[in-house]
Amino acid sequence: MKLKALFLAATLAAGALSLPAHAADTRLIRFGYGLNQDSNQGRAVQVFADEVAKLSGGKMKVRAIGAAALGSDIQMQQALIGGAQEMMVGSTATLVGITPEMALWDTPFLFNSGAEADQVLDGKTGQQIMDKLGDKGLVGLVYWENGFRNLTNSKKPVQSAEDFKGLKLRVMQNNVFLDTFQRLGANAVPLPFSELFTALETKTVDGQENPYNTILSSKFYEVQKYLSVTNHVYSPWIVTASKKWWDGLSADERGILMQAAKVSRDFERKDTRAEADKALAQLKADGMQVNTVSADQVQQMRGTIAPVNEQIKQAVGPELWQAVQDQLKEIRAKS
Ligand code: TK8
Repeated sequence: MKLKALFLAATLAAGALSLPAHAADTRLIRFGYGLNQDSNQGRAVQVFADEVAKLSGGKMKVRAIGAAALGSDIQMQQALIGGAQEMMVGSTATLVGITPEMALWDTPFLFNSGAEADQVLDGKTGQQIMDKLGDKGLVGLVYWENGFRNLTNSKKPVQSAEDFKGLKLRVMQNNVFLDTFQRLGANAVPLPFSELFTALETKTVDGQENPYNTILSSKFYEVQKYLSVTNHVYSPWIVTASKKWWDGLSADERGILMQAAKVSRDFERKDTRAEADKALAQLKADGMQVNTVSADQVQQMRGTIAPVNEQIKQAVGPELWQAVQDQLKEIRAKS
């Protein structure tokens, strides 16, 4: 009996060493994301997966796992740092606890357009901030567009800065967002995105803020009546890899991932912008009542939350803050 067991163990060990070549050679990449498969995020992850397969001749295989099945943004970040998961895409806002400089992207009303965001994120400062992830066990590859965020809730149309008062709003797990909405008088509750639909459905919170694309793909229109166009902040997503894992890849493999990431980025921004244009009409058709917050009231909001800028400047350091202000000035002078 004992001998038989030993023999079995030896056979199994030998078998493990002589796995078929194709299985042993294939690199499996678990790529997690928070939104549904049928979303701008899901579509772009698929483009990344296809591109990696193509460029590697099938030797690298991306397994795309959406709908936060691998956990919230923060849980996945920890899995990447520990080496238990290879890649993910999520909000830069959820990385602020790890890399405080990411808070720069949470500055309310920082960018006026997607084109401005692209230039800053893909430019020197965007890269500098991305590189800071290296000390924390993560590798940043590219920024994708999440988009301009707008407010939804189940209570009332938000027309003015005053209307935020008393609303129980879910915010991302990040002090800038918490502080911004508290200053506006809302009762801000930090929650992971993966718990948001249920929190809205059970009325644990009255509202939330996200781009049109996400309000649509996450079906928030089923549990939210009012959509108020505030465009209060542009939100990027960032594609990251586990540094532990990345450091063990060949230069060729890293090159393939980088190239595929850029292809996915270009696809994602186009796809997201095209969808955003149509999503608002779709949300109306799905029964949402939409109002635009007037320029005057937006100005009022900006005034109320202005102290948040000083806080961000402190957190990211005055050099990075100034670098972005200078670049934006330059971009705006040219346009
Ligand atoms: C998805 C999130 C989402 C973000 C949020 O995992 O949490 O509201 O906008 O895109 O990262």
